[in-house]
Amino acid sequence: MSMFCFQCQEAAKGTGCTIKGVCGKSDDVANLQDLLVFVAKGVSTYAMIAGENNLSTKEADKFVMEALFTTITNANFDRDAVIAKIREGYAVRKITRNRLESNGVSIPADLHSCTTWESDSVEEMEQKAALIGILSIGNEDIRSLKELLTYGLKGMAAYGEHAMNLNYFNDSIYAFLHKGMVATTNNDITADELVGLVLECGKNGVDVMALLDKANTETYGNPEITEVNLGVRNNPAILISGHDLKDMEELLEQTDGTGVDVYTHSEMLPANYYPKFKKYEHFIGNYGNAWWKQKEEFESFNGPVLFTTNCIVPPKESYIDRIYTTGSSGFAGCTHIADRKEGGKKDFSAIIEHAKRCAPPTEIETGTLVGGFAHNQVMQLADKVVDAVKSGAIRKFFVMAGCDGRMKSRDYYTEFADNLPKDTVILTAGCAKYRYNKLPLGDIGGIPRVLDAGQCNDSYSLAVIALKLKEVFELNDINELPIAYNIAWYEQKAVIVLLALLSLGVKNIHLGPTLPAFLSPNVANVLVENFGIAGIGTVDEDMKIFLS
Ligand code: SF4
Ligand code: SF3
Repeated sequence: MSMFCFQCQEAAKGTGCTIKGVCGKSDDVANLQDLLVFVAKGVSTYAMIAGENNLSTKEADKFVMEALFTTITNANFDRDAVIAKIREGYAVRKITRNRLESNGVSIPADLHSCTTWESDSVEEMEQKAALIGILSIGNEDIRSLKELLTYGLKGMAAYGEHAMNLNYFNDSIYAFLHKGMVATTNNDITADELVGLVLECGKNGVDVMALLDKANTETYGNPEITEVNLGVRNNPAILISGHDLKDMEELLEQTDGTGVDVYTHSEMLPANYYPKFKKYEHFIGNYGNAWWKQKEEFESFNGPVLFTTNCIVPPKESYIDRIYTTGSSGFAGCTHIADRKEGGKKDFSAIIEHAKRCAPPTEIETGTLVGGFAHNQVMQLADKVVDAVKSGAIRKFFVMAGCDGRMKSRDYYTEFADNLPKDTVILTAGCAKYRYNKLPLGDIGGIPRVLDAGQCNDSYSLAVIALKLKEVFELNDINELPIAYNIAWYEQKAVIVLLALLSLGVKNIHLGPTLPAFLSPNVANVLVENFGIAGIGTVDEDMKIFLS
């Protein structure tokens, strides 16, 4: 075994990747990512003490979010970038510790070794990484709970980072981030204490998604019903992927008037729904499907592709020179666009110049796709929706949010959507939608049968809609609503979405296509017994369960 990682749905053999990631992550990058998380825990330890003493944790908040985001599945495969981030961690740790000392705060003598371990030698980093990986936690249930918490924190970090890029901050979210990280270094922590922290993580998940929702909507307007073009124009173009709307904004600004068009890819599709982006005449629409189809689609796009976050599939030689990364994403051999300096903007001139040398995209689809059903838009249709439920025109809603992935078993979701009775409506968010958003599912009295709220973080919108319906129908319990949850997961942002739904009291969520490898049998039982979490079966069986 040269590595161990089981953080995503595609973990090898359903237990964990041990030689190389199914995602393409090499063993050395996987191990260095473990070390990066270890160093980030050291930063969080000092930040937690600083927070308790009302001292600034600014550098630590930013660093820990970026470090965790870097380690999310399919975000960063670049060994040098991970090493650079580890070194940055040493520096941020020192700044935070120095702040404690210069303010006369006494620092406990028995802190975890993650607060002090440091080496500039890459060889020593690799040796250390081999000692501090996931399997160094001996007890299976404690390991499971600590990793469940860590993955929830990774999801929180991703959303917190997007909000921070738009200058939206929340100290209590950062305080929990540090507290959660520190808890995973505690050798004496009990399973009950960890379960408590996992639930607290869910509550913070709701808060961070609310913060990001506020950041996105106050900056770019409320998403509105939009017909998104799927075809192409005859201009050179840039394809932008990932989840970061600030990058989207700056790319649109800088391409304006250059003769270079912009298309969204995968999770950037919902950018088409925001009023502030619609004003750009060279913002043409969406190209392609979910992340895992990029090998074919990037080939035919012909122009450069900008990854702002996950999900990168290791690029083919034929187009690797056209791949650009920025923010927490990275891949060795691709051009990385540097972060913006405080108050400044990123410089996208290299990718724009590159686009000008490329052929226009080859058309792979035509027509349109309708989306933009985030909470504000749905609330404007509330009367119509409530009437449809009261009259029985809508029998049930199915929340089918989350992630897509390449496993064949995910065909289940296409079949499930296709087989749903015509008086049901799918509420979706995240790249899971690509399994059914192009099916001709029709509408119910003008309400489309697939309502797309946006990116995975916009699952928050689905919770807001559910809570609003609960109020309108004067129910005591969110679970009395005619809403069923059949969620697909892949990476760690789906973990925080799941924990957030649990913290809102949602029960009986079905999670697929497989349950997480990081849930030990006992921890899985806790989720089953307390929250009614279940896996998926066949479409027919599940349809009976959901409609009964
Ligand atoms: Fe394996 Fe997923 Fe980890 Fe990649 S992220 S190494 S596929 S478990
Ligand atoms: Fe998709 Fe990677 Fe999770 Fe944002 S882009 S939902 S998998």
